Amino acid sequence: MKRVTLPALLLTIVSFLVLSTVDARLQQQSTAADRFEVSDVMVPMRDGKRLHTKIFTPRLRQGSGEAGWKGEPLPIIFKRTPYGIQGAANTFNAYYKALAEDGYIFVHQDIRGKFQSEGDFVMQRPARLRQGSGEAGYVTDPSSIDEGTDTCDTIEWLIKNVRNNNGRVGMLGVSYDGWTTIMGAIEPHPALKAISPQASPADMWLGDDFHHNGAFRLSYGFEYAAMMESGKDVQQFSFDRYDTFDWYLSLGPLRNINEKYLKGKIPTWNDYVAHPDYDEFWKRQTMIPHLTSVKVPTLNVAGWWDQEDFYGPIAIYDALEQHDTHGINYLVVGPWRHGGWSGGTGDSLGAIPFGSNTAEYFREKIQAPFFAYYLKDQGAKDFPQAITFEAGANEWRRWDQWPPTRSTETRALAFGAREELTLSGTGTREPGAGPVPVSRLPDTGFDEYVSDPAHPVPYRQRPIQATYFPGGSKWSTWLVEDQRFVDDRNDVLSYETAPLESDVTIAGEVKAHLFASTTGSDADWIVKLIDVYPEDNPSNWALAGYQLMVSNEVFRGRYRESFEKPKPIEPNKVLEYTWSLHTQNYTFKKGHRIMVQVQSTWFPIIDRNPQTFVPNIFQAAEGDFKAATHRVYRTPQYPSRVDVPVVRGR
Ligand code: PG9
Repeated sequence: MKRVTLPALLLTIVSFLVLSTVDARLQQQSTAADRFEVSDVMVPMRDGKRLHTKIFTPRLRQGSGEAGWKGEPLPIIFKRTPYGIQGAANTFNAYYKALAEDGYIFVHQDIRGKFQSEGDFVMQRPARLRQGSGEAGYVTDPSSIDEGTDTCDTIEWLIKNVRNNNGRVGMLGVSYDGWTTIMGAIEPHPALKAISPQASPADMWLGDDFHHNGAFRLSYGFEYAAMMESGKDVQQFSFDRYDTFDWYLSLGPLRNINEKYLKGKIPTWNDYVAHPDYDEFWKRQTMIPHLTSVKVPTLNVAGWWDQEDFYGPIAIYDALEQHDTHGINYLVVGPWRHGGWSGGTGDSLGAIPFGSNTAEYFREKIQAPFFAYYLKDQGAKDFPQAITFEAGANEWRRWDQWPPTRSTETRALAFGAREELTLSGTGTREPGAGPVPVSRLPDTGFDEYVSDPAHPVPYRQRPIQATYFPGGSKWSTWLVEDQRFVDDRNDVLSYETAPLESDVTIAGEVKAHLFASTTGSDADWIVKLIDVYPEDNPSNWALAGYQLMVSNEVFRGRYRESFEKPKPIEPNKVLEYTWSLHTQNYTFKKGHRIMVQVQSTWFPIIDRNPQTFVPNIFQAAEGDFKAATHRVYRTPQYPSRVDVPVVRGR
């Protein structure tokens, strides 16, 4: 037998790794370098800081019949990001593929304070103050800067310095890059002619990454702040547990984060602690009050199962829509996770198939034509007000209004005894479906459970890897996970209809109305609307009995009367809680059942409510966390329900 010495083996492994890396790099470089001339520049801003910018100009193709740029002036597609622009070339194979085929100059920029750009990074830097709302140019301090001025200064530089540009600029980007897009359009440079803010957060306290209705998004809020503010680059927090559920639970109260780990060094964490309620800090950060006119044609993009920013894109669309006198504000919502439209085919999400390549459809049939029309005068203005993918039916729908209130009627999914759920106007559930938990007998007009902060309900199946765990994390698809994993919990209530006799399609806003009490003085309420597949599902056995979450949201009880001034809940008093589970367009197919689940913990995506009122949960002590009994009522006087917008005549 031939013996392989250790040095020889090492040499072979190292040369294989080196060669394959070089080979991969060459392949990547040859595609981008083959098609574009790339230049790195530092673009000066009005306050003297310089931002690192990469410009990709298509190479000239002179041969007859050869596709590519023939020398005509081209528009610029511009993206601004805090995540680094080194990998910019990768976007040409997916996100930008259809655009690149149409011909644009592409520009990527590191925002202020990140990677190679100068200046300071401020998480979601608020728009600079104005004297009169909606009047661009009325700034209190003309030398002030924000993401909008950085965008304007860069566009001014680009149209003057990038050769062969046609004087028109479009902006786009997902999430933070979507947010920089909309922030760049508040006081837009006149050359900015089209934007597509995609999954942009709009309000970090009401509904996006950091809180939902005041409930703190612990795992995301902590991991993201640490990732972005530990250095100029991005750095993952290093957990000593694979299953971060254990890590967060053994952490104890939130004040231990600074005491044990961050030591006051992460500004965004300190802001969470200093601003637990909806105060001026959060109100200054949201751009919604600045959206008082549609200055640039806008293609808003969202994903139904976006685990980070679904509230934002819809809120931005809604705000702009109030002022859309020229009909240039559009909405697209597909069956996607956060940013799922920017790569891949979009034919499925987790276990759920959609029957077609929805992400490719978006990039080729919606995004590319939108920019071609507004930046190149190509194609027709055939953009519906809203285009949504109706999962369940698996069809794209075009709407002249969103939400389409003229085409829908509100119907109640009413909670009943024996875990029944009844869709108003369709008759009742067949009796005798499954065992009834002892705690719900005899019928009292309510169902109850003990919510114990020491044993919270996991929000997704454990092990819960860190959000961006390099070894792979199920974070991005958690919203489509099978909800049967909480079946055996006594602290989750499930109400279910009989199998549907015909399809039920919803389009528009889903709303929870809960009549509930607690023995404590604060409580969280989480309501989930679920599509239950039939047990007999021969076309796809992987989905037999599957419980797919269609809509969901949390509400923190202390904010029942005011987001600004939290109040204790009076123990044992039945109170009404009403909140939005957001918009949806979905078909529950004939033979499926509709389920609603209610629970009070969703850990660690939502921090644990102590269930004893304390002024600031970030300062709560271990002893404040107490188990409490929660009751959900379902009587004519207290009709807990979920209201759904059912499409008429379908
Ligand atoms: N959801 C991310 C984010 C955006 C803006 C602020 C904070 C987080 C993102 O994916 O960029």
